[in-house]
Amino acid sequence: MALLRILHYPEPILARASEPVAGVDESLKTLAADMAETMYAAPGVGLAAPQVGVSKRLVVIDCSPKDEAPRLIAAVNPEIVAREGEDFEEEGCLSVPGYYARVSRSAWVKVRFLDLDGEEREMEADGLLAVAFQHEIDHLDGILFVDRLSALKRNMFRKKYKKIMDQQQEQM
Ligand code: GNR
Ligand code: NI
Repeated sequence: MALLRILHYPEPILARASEPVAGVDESLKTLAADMAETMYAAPGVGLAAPQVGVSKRLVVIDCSPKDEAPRLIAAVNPEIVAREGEDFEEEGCLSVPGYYARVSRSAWVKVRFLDLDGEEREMEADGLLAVAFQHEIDHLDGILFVDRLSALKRNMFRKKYKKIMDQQQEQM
């Protein structure tokens, strides 16, 4: 098990589409386990491989409440095959530290993916889990939640993020 370094915006790999996984092997399982450990340590409710510098279509998600047993989902080559409704919830991203904003998402999604045994799975999700699937699959397409803001809000983000980064520099 190993903690991985999480890359931050504007790292170029975060803006690139990731490669489909050809087959589930031991190295992919190790990567998924390390990503899960990194996600829990952060803490976060999801993590996509490009956030740790690996341009492959693999995500891990755990949206279970803190007072309940963990429910880890590792999804290989995940795809949204159906969606309904609209939700507008505040999001954050481990690759965009310190910034939060409401983003429009589908309220319900059906997701198809391979699990770590290489078996095809389908899962329906609403609430935070639906948001997390959409947020993580966006990462695999090189899209960050701030890319989904209006032009005006995105400009506000750029200014605010610059300040956040400058403050971090001063603290170092
Ligand atoms: O930890 C995370 N929380 C979160 C909250 C609302 C919407 C999306 C997320 S995902 C984020 C972790 C992350 O950056 N995954 O890519
Ligand atoms: Ni993210």
